[in-house]
Amino acid sequence: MEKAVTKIIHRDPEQKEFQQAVQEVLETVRPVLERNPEYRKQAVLQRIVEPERVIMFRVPWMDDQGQVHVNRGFRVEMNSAIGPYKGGLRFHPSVNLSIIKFLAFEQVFKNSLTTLHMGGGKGGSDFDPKGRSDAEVMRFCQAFMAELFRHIGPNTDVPAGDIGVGSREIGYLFGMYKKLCNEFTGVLTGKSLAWGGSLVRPEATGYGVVYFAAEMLATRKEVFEGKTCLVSGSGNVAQFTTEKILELGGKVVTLSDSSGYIYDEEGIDAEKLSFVKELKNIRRGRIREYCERYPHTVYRDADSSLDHNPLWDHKADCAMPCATQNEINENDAITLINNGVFLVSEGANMPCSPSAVDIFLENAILYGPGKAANAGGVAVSGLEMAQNSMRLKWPREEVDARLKQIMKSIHTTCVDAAEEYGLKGNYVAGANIAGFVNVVNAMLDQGLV
Ligand code: NDP
Ligand code: 2IT
Repeated sequence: MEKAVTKIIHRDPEQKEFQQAVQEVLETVRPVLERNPEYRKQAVLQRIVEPERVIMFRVPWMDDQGQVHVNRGFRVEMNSAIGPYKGGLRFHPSVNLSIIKFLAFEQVFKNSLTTLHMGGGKGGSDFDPKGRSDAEVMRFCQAFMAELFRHIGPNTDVPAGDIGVGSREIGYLFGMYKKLCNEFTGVLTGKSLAWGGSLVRPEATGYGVVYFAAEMLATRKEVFEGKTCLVSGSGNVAQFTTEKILELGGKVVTLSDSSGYIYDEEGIDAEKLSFVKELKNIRRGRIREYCERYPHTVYRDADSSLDHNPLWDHKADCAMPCATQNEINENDAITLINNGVFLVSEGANMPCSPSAVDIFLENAILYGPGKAANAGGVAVSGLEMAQNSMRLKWPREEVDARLKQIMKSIHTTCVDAAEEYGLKGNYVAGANIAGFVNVVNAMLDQGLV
């Protein structure tokens, strides 16, 4: 095990997700360190695993009944070697420092792969938006920004959405930032179109997941047409992953939320998908309602006592986990392969456990890790920042063409980096190596800071 890993385990023994993310990257970049002794001499590993800055703060807010709540706010500014810190905000009760650090760490390499000038950061809160009124969500966002505003800025740190943070939350956060700073500036991405948002940003992560998967399929002379896909989640990433798969002639048979999952053997067509969008984005309901609307389908409650996730038990060709970290374990990985899945493209960040990843690699599955496959979201965030700086807006076709081009080039970069190190077909190694080298070289150029 790398010394840098033993050190983080010793320093922060409880930060399991962070350790998992670090271990995966450091294992795959070992050959790069062997080729470049200067990297070890300059202690790049010890430097890259330590956030440049960690901000933790109290977020006090009042609910509709006048009761006071106190949540915890986070922003981890991990690395600014290649640009201002950039990465989303997650509002979910499970949020803690380990989760935000793992997400910020992954973001550093992901952003590097996009070739845009963005460093890595992530933030959020253990606030649970579920069941809260719009007014409560607004007051929470305002309270959150009342502290965060002093740490961010369009050339310093540019947050965006993630789980539990969509266009509604970005609006409330932006409004408060503008009021406190007296400045209308591109400090957040994922803004509404009417006030500085980019076309295709809502779709970008999901579309990118499918563009990346299409590139992987092309290496085996395959296309999406006729492929059956398992998608988890039913939020932003899952919705637009499903939309693009349908557009390319594939079939999606599952969706989920934290309460359970649905299986629709006939496939989720465009009409059913618009029902899901309305259910999730407007009514903020549960996915089980899909079965009430389409009674031929199957719904199953989530059951954490199981040693596997039954969503992954269905026969298919492709799997796109788009909900959360560690949603595919070793048992799921074996089932997926036994049921014919030969492609996994990660919409979520770190959805596969380390042993699941090993199983995919051992079986030569086309496995696209999140930091490559889901980079389309932050890539279009980078394009939103570019448009904001120029004070203009590109048409949909232009943003989509740039997104497609970026996903294609991330794919080529991963393939080339893996091949350079004799690891043909290993997208995990390719993504980690290419992302790492770029950031580390920039760090060395800039001296010991
Ligand atoms: P949303 O909040 O829009 O949707 C999240 C979905 O995942 C919901 O269906 C949610 O269910 C489900 N989910 C969340 N947490 C859990 C959990 N602990 N167990 C089971 N299901 C869960 O978020 P996004 O679609 O934006 O994010 C999904 C994933 O994609 C995350 O891993 C995120 O980090 C990643 N990602 C997002 C990007 C973006 O641009 N938005 C970019 C790149 C990656 P429920 O409604 O019950 O909470
Ligand atoms: O994980 C991610 O890449 C995101 N949540 C999007 C980050 C961004 O800045 O758009």
